[in-house]
Amino acid sequence: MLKLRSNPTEKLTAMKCSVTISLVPEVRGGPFVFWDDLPGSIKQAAELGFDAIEIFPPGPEAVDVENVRRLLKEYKLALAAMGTGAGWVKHKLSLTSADATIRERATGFIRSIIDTAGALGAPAIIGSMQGRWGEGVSKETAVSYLKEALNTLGEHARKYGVPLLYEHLNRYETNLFNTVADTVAFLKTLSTDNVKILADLFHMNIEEIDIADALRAGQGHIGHVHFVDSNRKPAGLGHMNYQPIAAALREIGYDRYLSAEAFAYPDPLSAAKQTIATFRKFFG
Ligand code: LER
Ligand code: MN
Repeated sequence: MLKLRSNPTEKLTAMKCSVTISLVPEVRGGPFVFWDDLPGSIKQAAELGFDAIEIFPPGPEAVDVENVRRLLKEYKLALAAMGTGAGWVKHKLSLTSADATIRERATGFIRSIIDTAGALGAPAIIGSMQGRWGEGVSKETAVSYLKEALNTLGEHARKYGVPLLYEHLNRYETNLFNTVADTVAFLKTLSTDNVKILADLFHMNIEEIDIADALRAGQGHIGHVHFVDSNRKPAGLGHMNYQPIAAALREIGYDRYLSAEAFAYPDPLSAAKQTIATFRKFFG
């Protein structure tokens, strides 16, 4: 017999759970679950039941594509995404710098991560590399620099059959775009349709009136979610209300990753276990 769903607007989707691995010593203490040891972290992620991993590398040279491909195959995991933030953390590169040479180097760094992640079937993330306006760059000029870079890099990512992920951040990390609605409006001004939103629940908890409503407003634009609690601890250790978030994501047909970008609190293994338990409770 045909079983009717209680809410006819809800679509049947399977969201997947991913976990971050940082290979960047400069960000130690930051919001990443596993640290330093890529093969060991991949093994633990697989044993705990994750579907994928997200890598935060110091640069493209730190990722041996063939070795990572072999490890992912061995442990039946996917690569969900790869971060580019080391370009800012290590080299102070920014897509909206007043200095054209720095902007060019920033674009080159991101392109090299797109190539590395793309070879493994995954998108790259632009977060802190977006920079901010001020210090000699007007908001209008910064937005035009960002637009140009996203158009070029978004089309570059298409060669690998993956989107480019643009992550709007909270007001303490960027003054460019802070909400899903503003980001959707900005993405609509691009010439490429291959840039998708990374919705980080930590940033959204600071900026949005209602996280679930904001996710609904992002329908068709959301390509990745950073899964974390209100205090940036692993999901379930803060005051985030996941039930309406899960309902909104199901409603918009989101079927990609919820990737744990959270503090390794109280330690990486406990943080990973906490994440997968909360994922299964609300999203599984
Ligand atoms: C990166 O994914 C992020 O969320 C930023 O807060 C890092 O600065
Ligand atoms: Mn994030």
